[in-house]
Amino acid sequence: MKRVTRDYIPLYMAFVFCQSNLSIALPISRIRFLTRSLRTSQLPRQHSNSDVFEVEQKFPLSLDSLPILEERLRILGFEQITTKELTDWYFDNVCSDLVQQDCWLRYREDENQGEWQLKKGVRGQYNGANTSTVYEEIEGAKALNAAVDLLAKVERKADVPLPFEFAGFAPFHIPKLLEEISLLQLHPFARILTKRASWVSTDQCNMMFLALTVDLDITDFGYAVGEVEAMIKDRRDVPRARAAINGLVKRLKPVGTHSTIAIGKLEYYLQSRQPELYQMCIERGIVKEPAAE
Ligand code: V4E
Repeated sequence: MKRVTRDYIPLYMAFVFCQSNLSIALPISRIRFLTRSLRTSQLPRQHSNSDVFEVEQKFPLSLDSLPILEERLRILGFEQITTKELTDWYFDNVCSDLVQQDCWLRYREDENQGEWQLKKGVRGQYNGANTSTVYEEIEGAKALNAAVDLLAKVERKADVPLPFEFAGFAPFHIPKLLEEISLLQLHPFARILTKRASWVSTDQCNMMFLALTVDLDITDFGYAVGEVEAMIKDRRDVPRARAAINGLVKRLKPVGTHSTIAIGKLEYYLQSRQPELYQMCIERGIVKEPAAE
């Protein structure tokens, strides 16, 4: 995920860390009222982030083959530019209404800075048959505004009271939401710590890979995965980005491995820690079953 801008962060963080522990069940009309008034008032508006599309393909990464992979990246004209630790908190309401719309709201902590991010599945043709995915990426206040909009669209079946904290997250400092947003009953359903090494192509001769980033991720639960991604502004560039990404993934494929396909960190996490949510994602085609790939 590339930061487009961080201009709004100091102002916004002041709001975000307002502590709020409300867990009351709200009638639909109240939710609607809140979502309407939130859209127009409380959330800081910023215009510097333009929406971008992330085209991405994951590939298998094993710690044993890491040195070979790194060497291959160097030969292809890539250079490691950063290593960092990221903590991602994924949020949804108790009915998983965001995830059901293939929308993933997270708070990403990156070197003492935090930011809301929303990955929004691009409806239709994109994420079905292909091994790469396309998600619209929205950051900061816009991400929360977009989440509010998405939640306003769904009919809530019942008012389900929510516990203050999700079991297992108690020892950590859970990012708190604006009071009004917390009335929408968003809560964390996953927390993932990642050590990430990012590589970019610096080889002007290899124009094909020039706009690509390769991230090598190792999680706190021992899962490692690589991803090749391109950030694009124009949807019409998707096929070109896909072709370049796919070409690179094939060249990075570990020796002796047949598959270039790997599941993401969050899917891996959900499989074992949130099996019901994972199953729902499979059944609704939001994530693909690994065996089916
Ligand atoms: C589960 C999920 C999403 C949330 C996680 O996004 P991901 O790109 O895996 O996280 P990360 O940490 O690598 O983000 P980055 O730093 O690159 O921004 S977004 C989409 N899904 C569902 C999904 C899917 N439909 N298909 C595949 C192959 N993976 C995930």
